[in-house]
Amino acid sequence: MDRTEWIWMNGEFVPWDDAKVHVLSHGLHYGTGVFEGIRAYETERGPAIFRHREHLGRLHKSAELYYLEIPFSSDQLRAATHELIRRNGLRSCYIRPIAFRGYGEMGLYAKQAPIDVLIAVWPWGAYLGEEGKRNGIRAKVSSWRAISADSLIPHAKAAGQYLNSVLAKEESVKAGYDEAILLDQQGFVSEGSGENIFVIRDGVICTPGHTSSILDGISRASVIQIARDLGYTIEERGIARAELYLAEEVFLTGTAAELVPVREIDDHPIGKPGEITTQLQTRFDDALHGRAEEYLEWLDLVEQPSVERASRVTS
Ligand code: PPE
Repeated sequence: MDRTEWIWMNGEFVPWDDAKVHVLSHGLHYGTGVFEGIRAYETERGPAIFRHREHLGRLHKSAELYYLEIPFSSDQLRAATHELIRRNGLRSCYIRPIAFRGYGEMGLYAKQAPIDVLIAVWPWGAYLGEEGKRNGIRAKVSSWRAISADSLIPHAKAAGQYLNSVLAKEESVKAGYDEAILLDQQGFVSEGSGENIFVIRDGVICTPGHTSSILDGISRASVIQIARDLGYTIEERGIARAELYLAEEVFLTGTAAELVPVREIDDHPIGKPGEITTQLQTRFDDALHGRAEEYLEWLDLVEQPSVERASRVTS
C-alpha cells in the first residue's frame, strides 16, 4: 500500500504513522464500523472526486442502519477530504472514510464507546489488474452465499459484512481465479466480492435488483444511467446462475475496480470484452475523468489554492 503523509482522524490531520487506535476498539472485535470507497481522478481542472456526495450520503445511511451516530456531517467530511487531498499533494487517489465504534466499552451494547471517524487517501491502481481491465478477468461462482437481508444488511457498507466477501475472494483466488461471484440465498446471482455485476443477454443489459443481496453500488447506478443515455434497455431482475454462462457479455462495476469485463466464468468462456462492455467502459472512463460534458455534475472538484493565496500562506 502506498503511504501518504497525512490521515484525517476525528477532526484533525495526523501524520500517517501516528494515526492509531486502541487494541480494544469495539470495531476491531465486532466489526462495528461502516466505510466507503471513493476515487478522485485527475482532470483538466485538478483532482475531482467521483460522486462524492452520494458516497458520503451512503456512509451516513450505512451508519444509521447499524445505529451508529457519525459525529460529523457530510459537509464536514467533504471539506476534510478536500483538504486531505491537497495536503498530501495528490492528483488522483482512492479515498477511504470509515466510522467505527471505538475504545471505551466492550460487549454488544456498548453505547459508551465513542464513534471514531477517519479518512485515509492513497494512490491505488487497477483493483483487478490492468490486464483484467483490458482483456477481462476469470471468475468463479462462490460456494459461499451472499449475506442475506434477514441476517445482515446488504444495503449497508459495513465492516463486519466483508468477512463474507473475504471468504468468497479467498476461495476463488486459491482455486486460480481472479474474482468470486456470489449467489443470493435463493440461488440467484448477487454480486462480486467487491463489485456489482451486469449480464448482457440478447442485447439487453441485466443486473440483479435490490432484493438480491446487493450493495446499491454507485458505479452501478452511474453505468445504468450511461447505458440508458446510450439507448440500451436495462433490466433489474433475478438472474439465474446459468445465465452467467449463456451471456454474450458480463462485466463488473465498483469504485476500486471501475468497469471490468469478465471473460470466463466457472471455465465457461464468455469471450473477449464485447462491444457493449467496451462502449460502456469507455464512456464510464470518460465520466470518471471529466471528459464527458453531461456527467460533469458527478464530479466534486478539489479546489487548489490559487498561486497568490498559496504564497500568502507560506510567507
Ligand atoms: N458490492 C460490494 C460488496 C462492494 O464492496 C462494492 C464496492 C460494490 C458492490 C460496488 O459499489 P460502488 O463502489 O458504490 O460502485 N467495493 C469497495 C471496496 C473494495 C475493497 O476491496 O475495499 C470499492 O470498490 O471501493
